[in-house]
Amino acid sequence: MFTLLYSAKKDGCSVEKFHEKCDYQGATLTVVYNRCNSVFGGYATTSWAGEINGYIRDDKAFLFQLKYSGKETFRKFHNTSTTEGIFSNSFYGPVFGGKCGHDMSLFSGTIHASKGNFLLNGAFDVNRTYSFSGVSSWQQVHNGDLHATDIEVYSVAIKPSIQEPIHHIWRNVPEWNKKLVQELIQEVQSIKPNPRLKIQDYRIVLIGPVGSGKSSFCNTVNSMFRGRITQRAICGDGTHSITTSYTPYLIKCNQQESTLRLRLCDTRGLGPELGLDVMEFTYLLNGHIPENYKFNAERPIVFDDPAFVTKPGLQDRIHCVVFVVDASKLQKLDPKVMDKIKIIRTSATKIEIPQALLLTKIDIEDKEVANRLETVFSSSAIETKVQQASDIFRFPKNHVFSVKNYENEMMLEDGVNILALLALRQILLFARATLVPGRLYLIW
Ligand SMILES: Nc1nc2c(ncn2[C@@H]2O[C@H](COP(=O)(O)OP(=O)(O)OP(=O)(O)O)[C@@H](O)[C@H]2O)c(=O)[nH]1
Ligand SMILES: [Mg+2]
Repeated sequence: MFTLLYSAKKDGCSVEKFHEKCDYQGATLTVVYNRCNSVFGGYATTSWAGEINGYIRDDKAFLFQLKYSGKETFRKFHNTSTTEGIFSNSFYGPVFGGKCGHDMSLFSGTIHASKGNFLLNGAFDVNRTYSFSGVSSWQQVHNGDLHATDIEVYSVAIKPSIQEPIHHIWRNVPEWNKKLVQELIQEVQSIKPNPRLKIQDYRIVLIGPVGSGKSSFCNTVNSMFRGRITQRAICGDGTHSITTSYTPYLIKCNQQESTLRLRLCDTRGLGPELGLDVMEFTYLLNGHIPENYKFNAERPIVFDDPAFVTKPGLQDRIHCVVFVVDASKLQKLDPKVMDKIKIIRTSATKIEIPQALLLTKIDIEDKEVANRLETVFSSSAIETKVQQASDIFRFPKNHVFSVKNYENEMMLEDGVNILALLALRQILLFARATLVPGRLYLIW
């Protein structure tokens, strides 16, 4: 299925428009039409992302020829590099090629139409990164005519049947059954801070846009360990965040007096309109914000606020930041919210706090997954979302976890528990790996 994202004729031939319309759209097809009635282009499976400013691996990318001087001429030029396929840069339009050279770079800057044509200012070469079998020069593809009548970019939704065998598994996990649930529960219960650190538990904070499922994740984890559906955190939909305070949850294990050695901290959702919360979240990462502090949208906490924790201890600091993003809204995220997440992520990186990303609402994204959660790791729709989240927020893919929260269920389900436990286990392991005795902790 193809959806037109961008047309130079309609939207204007500029890098700004190209990136605005085409970034983070997953697989795309770029088609160029020229005055000689030749049609050619390129297919990329990874998203364009101007801000990456670098090469992106794309083994399956290819260049193609569809028409030569009006005559149907089908040729496919495959990528020969296993490390680079496309080049994403905010100063350039679509560029196909790697460090060995660019085979097709269409344009940079803005090209104004002259008599309805765009004179491409890019560069064309053969056999750099793509293998031009059957063709010795671009002359045989674009007639040497760089006047494009249009450049179109389509997003490509690939049906699983034509993309990959249906059982293509994009993340290996053990067989899903009750035994796996029990094993994961035991493992999560066993992860605790080193006694020499003298802290009770790992402080994990959930940060993300309004309505992304932060509070629901707290409830999901709590339900799982209580052995029944619980609703400790208030959840719901609203324009403004339902959660208004910094609320830590201690998770009690079913029929035991013990609690998990973690403090799952819920926070106010990030919205586009309030400018200062980035600062507040940076304070929070460093432990300057007390538990149960009620965020005030109009008046963010300041250094001399009586509630401000001036000398936070290791137990007050955040030990792992978990960004929570709704998979079904990933590409519709408000740019201001996206920027806030990136800034908070940068702050956390600066002070070496490990981070992970939870992709919630995968059931909305893929109906097959909603019906049978165990198909999540063979779902190409979810795999694409994980790839997009990793591209947008620059997380390694193994730091991105897809989850489905309890929201409508009356009973616990193994699938929901397994996904939440897989995520929680890694989050705790990330915290444990960084929180080691004798380490010097950076302060922002
Ligand atoms: N279908 C589905 N709905 C979910 C999922 N997670 C959360 N929801 C629903 O999404 C809505 C928002 O969830 P919350 O947990 O309140 O989101 P939040 O991030 O805490 O939101 P704020 O506190 O307002 O920032 C609620 O109606 C939830 O029931 C999920 O995985 N799948
Ligand atoms: Mg909430």
